[in-house]
Amino acid sequence: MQLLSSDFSPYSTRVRIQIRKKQLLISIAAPVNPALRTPEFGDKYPLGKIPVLVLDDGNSLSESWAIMEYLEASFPQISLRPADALGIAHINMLARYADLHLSPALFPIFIALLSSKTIDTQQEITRLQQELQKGERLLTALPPFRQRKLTIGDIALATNLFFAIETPRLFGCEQILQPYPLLSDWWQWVNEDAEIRQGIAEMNTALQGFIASKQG
Ligand SMILES: N[C@@H](CCC(=O)N[C@@H](CS)C(=O)NCC(=O)O)C(=O)O
Repeated sequence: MQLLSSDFSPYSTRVRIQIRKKQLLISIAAPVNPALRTPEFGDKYPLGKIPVLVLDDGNSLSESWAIMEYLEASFPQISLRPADALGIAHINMLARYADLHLSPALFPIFIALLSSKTIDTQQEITRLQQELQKGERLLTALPPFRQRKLTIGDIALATNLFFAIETPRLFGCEQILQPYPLLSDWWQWVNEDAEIRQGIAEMNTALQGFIASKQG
């Protein structure tokens, strides 16, 4: 199997973290031939985005959460998923919060960074803060994270939260997590994990490289 991935992509990074934590023999490569954002890539991988998991029979899977669930079901030896229905619902809530609540609020700020498009920074930061407040409430409602094992739900949220912390910094908002004590503590907790730290370091190097290329 091969994972088509980029260090700049939070969706790819969550799968790389999972692969390393599960100690899977899956090669990791950038999409080169065909390259991302070419018609050929869309023809070969219908959703046209990374990550893509290319299976040994040549078929492929898209959508990071679908890939992560597939890897959990296929390789349960080192499990990053609870066994009970309630625990599974909780990790789905974390992943869906990351993808359907937090990330859409981050998107305009991230696009402004990529394209130098002008945005109403204060308005977009306020929207992001509202979603972070939601995350704070979600963690309050869920069982205490320090009393359970790290899951793919945590991994999925961690990579997106990295960009929710770092992107506002570039628009002058230094400590966006500060008003949210539980989310801040959760961020510290996930950063105690070596593979999460590695994934975050890779995204950070890619982000700093991008910023340097814009300035240079
Ligand atoms: N919902 C998708 C999102 C994947 C996604 O947005 N990937 C980005 C990189 S972070 C991408 O491939 N962008 C290329 C494009 O939009 O053309 C997932 O979870 O895998």
